Amino acid sequence: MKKITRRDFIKISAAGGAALAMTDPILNWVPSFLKQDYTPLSEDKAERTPTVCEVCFWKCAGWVYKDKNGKIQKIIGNENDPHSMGRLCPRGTGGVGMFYDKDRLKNPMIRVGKPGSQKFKEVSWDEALDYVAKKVKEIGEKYGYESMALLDHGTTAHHFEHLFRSMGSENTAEPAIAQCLGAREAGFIHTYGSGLGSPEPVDIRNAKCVVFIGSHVGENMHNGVVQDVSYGIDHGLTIITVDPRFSTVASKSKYWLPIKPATDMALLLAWMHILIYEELYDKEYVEKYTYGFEQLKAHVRNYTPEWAAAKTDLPDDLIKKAAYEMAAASPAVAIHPGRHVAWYGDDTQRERAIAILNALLGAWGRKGGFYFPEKKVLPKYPIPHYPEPKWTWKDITHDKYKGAFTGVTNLLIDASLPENKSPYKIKGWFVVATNLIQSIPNKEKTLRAIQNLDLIVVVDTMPMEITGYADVILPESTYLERYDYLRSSRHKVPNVALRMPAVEPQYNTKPGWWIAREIGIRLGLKDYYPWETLEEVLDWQLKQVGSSLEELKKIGVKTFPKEEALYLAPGEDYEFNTNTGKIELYSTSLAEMGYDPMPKYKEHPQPQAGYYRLIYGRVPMHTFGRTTNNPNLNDLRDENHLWVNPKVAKILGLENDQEVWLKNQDGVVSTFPVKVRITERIRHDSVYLPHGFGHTASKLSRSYGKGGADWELTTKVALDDVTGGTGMRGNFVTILTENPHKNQEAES
Ligand SMILES: Nc1nc2c(c(=O)[nH]1)N[C@H]1C(S)=C(S)[C@@H](COP(=O)(O)OP(=O)(O)OC[C@H]3O[C@@H](n4cnc5c(=O)[nH]c(N)nc54)[C@H](O)[C@@H]3O)O[C@H]1N2
Ligand SMILES: Nc1nc2c(c(=O)[nH]1)N[C@H]1C(S)=C(S)[C@@H](COP(=O)(O)OP(=O)(O)OC[C@H]3O[C@@H](n4cnc5c(=O)[nH]c(N)nc54)[C@H](O)[C@@H]3O)O[C@H]1N2
Ligand code: SF4
Ligand SMILES: [Mo]
Repeated sequence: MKKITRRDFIKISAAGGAALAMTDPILNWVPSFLKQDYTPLSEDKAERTPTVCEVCFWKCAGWVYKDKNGKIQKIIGNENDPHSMGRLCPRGTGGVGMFYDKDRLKNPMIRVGKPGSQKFKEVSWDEALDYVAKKVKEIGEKYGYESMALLDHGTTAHHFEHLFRSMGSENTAEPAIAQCLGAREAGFIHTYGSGLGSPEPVDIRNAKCVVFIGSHVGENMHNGVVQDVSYGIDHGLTIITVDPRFSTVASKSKYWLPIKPATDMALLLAWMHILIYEELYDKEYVEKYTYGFEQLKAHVRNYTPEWAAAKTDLPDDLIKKAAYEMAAASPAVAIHPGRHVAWYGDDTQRERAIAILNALLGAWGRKGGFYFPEKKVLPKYPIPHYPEPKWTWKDITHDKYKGAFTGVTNLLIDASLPENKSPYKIKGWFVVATNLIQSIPNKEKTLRAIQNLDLIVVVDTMPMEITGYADVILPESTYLERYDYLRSSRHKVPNVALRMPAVEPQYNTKPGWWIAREIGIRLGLKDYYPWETLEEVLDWQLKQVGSSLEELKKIGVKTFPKEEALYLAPGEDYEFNTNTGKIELYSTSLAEMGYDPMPKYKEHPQPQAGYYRLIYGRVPMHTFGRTTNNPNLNDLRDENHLWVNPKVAKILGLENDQEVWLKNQDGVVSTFPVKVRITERIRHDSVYLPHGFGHTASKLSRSYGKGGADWELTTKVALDDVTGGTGMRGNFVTILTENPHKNQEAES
């Protein structure tokens, strides 16, 4: 087979790209590899099938083009998709590398030897599935099916969630909540009575001013946001960025606030102080829609800009100027809530502060602030009621983390540890499309939990770190080879999008829906699977809303009229889903649970001399560690760099591209070296490492051992007191210039 290079998919300076550059401001600020070839292949040469991208979780709809020989030629955006607006990000364009990657998992495997031996034998699907079903039954009969936990991510998760609910377990959780956006959702729920979901309903296109707090758009390549911000840049949008690092979006900002890490709450409280005490808030809006203004006013009295300046290491006049800018734009202004917000352990409260500020600015339900999204509800295919579990994740969570609204990954892991003496014990895991070794802090703890399990099944596409710890590995087909449930997320325009197989499954892989169903049937759960193929389910669902699978195969995305208004009408009476029916500046629901009803400033530890805070983020061309081995995307970037301030470099005598190792506050040393990048763009008290590199799984032929791994060094965790999510930004590292593994290597 011809080697597919990235150039086949990502045209760096194709004519199409050059033409786009003139009309498309995206190209002016995000790296140039976004210049893709958008021209479809001519119809006689190509067949196209609709897809929904799975390279990250933004879920853009696109078209997969194949040539006459059935080879995938390219993937481009679906022009009718209100979500991707007809374009894919470079990762989506390079997604076909997931399909062509020779390192893929190819056959079902069962571990031979003792747990952790990392030795496997290839088996048939029947053998693997029979084995899994037998083991699950044993656990179910001995401990109850509640003792099975599902840790998952992505579209495939839905198939396994259905399996788990059918067998009587609600113990499911995603690192994409507790380690990502859980605290944000909680913060907004306790203010507005509803969370934000994905995509975040921030009306960037109509905004006059947007504030990004640690949200590094442009590196965080969430497609819709990048396009909206690009549009904004071209249409006079004022951007304010708060980040200890001069991020891509900071470079496009009117004000960059290089905040001392972990002090954001001081800034947010001072902004409230300014808006309230300088009477810059939206008085009418606050009067009509909010609850607890007087309490908030008294609460923030002493949180002055001068006080915040000392805490945040920001000049007080910069703090003020930013607040005036926001107030001037009100209500067409939004403080973006961010996405990965599990930082310091008071994350729900920090997000509450963001939610409150947006209310003071009158931004919620307003054009240019936050719009009311709507989703096309697809009826559920009729199945019997799920059995009622005897206990659920709530029983192991809510005594301490009362604000958790779904299973918390790290708490399910805790419930799997040998020292768990509670009656609620987890004895088996399904790990579906999540690489827990990289995504959950404190790897040593995760491994201790794994060693205490009776069963761990991993469903993945690649031989990632987590697959090495599996008892059974079930290789899933990539998103280009399978059907999944329809995408129907909340949006400005309600819509549904179809993913269907563009090509036959490669190797001996199977779609997730098939794997889950086969296990279900083996567990005697046939009643929950009254269909043979997922196509039947999709067709039935689509027919309930006046469409069909046949129609969606042709158009890929179908939009529906919006039934509710996008914004509040002037003077409209509106009841929020909170105890008081108002936007709660003072949260009665948090108060009821014993939490601070209004956010307070708390000091977080700062690094000792010789140590630097380890902060992490994204690179535009990769999604975590899931794409660093992708042949197309690896070609664009195969390693990360450690960002180091010149002052630090001088003290340590570092040079650009010098290889260093990192040791954290708990003595954990990185396995592989990382190259130094000396730059003024990072504060002197921190170092920066994009996440997803430094793979230790040796079967990843391109990414093994390449770059530094933040995830090895995040051993200290501050749990968010409301949701139990893992704040991971309180880890400090010192830089080693000598190879700390030299002696070990010599010995081995
Ligand atoms: N240290 C550190 N930890 C973090 C973060 C960080 O930045 N630093 N980020 C946090 C955030 S924001 C999040 S959302 C989580 C994400 O963490 P995860 O949920 O673990 O996400 P990924 O790292 O993308 O891992 C996805 C896994 O799914 C596999 N996979 C990819 N496609 C498919 C498929 O179609 N089917 C199946 N079955 N498997 C597939 C990949 O091979 C990979 O093993 O991590 C969190 N943890
Ligand atoms: N290319 C690409 N894009 C992605 C992803 C990907 O893997 N690759 N993953 C997606 C996912 S799942 C998520 S959740 C999002 C995450 O993306 P975002 O929500 O945008 O960002 P975070 O990872 O929270 O934050 C990273 C930024 O926070 C800054 N930062 C660190 N400490 C502090 C602090 O104390 N205060 C402030 N104000 N800033 C700080 C860092 O310097 C960095 O610029 O990205 C999404 N987009
Ligand atoms: S943002 Fe990029 S990687 Fe994510 S779904 Fe869209 S095209 Fe795919
Ligand atoms: Mo995330």
